[in-house]
Order: sequence, then structure tokens, then C-alpha cells
Amino acid sequence: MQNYWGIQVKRIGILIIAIILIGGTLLSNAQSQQEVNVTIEGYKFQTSQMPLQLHADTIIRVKNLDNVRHDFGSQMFLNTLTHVESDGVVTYGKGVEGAYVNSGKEATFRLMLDQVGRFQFQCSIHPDMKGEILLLIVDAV
Ligand SMILES: [Cu+2]
Repeated sequence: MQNYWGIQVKRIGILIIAIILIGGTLLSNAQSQQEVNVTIEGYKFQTSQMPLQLHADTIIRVKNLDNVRHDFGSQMFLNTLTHVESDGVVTYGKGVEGAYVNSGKEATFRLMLDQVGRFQFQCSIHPDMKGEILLLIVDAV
């Protein structure tokens, strides 16, 4: 009996910790993470983004729906610490030029933008493929 209650208490404890962790993650994501979604289809970039703020964690997700490999490259990564994940390979640092995005795969770039402007990106394999991300001044709520 004592053993039984011991296990129950342990389970409730773990449950409470899990709820706190999940709640904390949701809360911090809502507060500080902003996303840009880029879809590649038919040799074109399609960008959808919310208004971006300076100095906030920004995640750019690039999804390649074509059946050829593409590349997502931008000057915006050059002077900024950027965390890149593509096909299970992680790169982190300054001076990242971009990443290949294989057919049907997704690449993510995490960085913090500290300059307002238009950030152009392109595919180095197909030079006609270009797009841009806008960071205009938005009043903080
Ligand atoms: Cu391409």
C-alpha cells in the first residue's frame, strides 16, 4: 500500500513538472518567437510572414515541394549568429551563406535580426529564383 501511494505521488509530481514545462515553452514561444514560412514550388519562393520585430528570435522555415534540390541563401546571415538545420545537419555561426534544401525537405534558420530593411534571398542553383523578407519598424505592444 505504501509502495502504491509512493508511485502515485511520483506520477503526479512528474505530471505537474510536465505541465509546467509545456506551459513555460508555450508562453515563451508566444512572447519571443516569430516565424517566416517560405515554400518553394515550381521554382518559385512563396513567403508568408507576420510583421517582424527587431531583436526577437526569428525562425525562417524553408520547405521545398519541388522534386529537385534548391538552395536558400542570403546576405542577412553573414554578420549574424545563425542556427541552420537542414536534413538533420546543424550548422551554427556567423558567415553562413545559406543551405541546400533537398526535394521534399525543410530547412530552418534561426537568428535575431538587428537591422530594419528588406532581406533578399535567392537560390544559387537557379539564379532566377529570388525573394525577400521584410522587417519594418513595428511598435512593440
Ligand atoms: Cu533552385
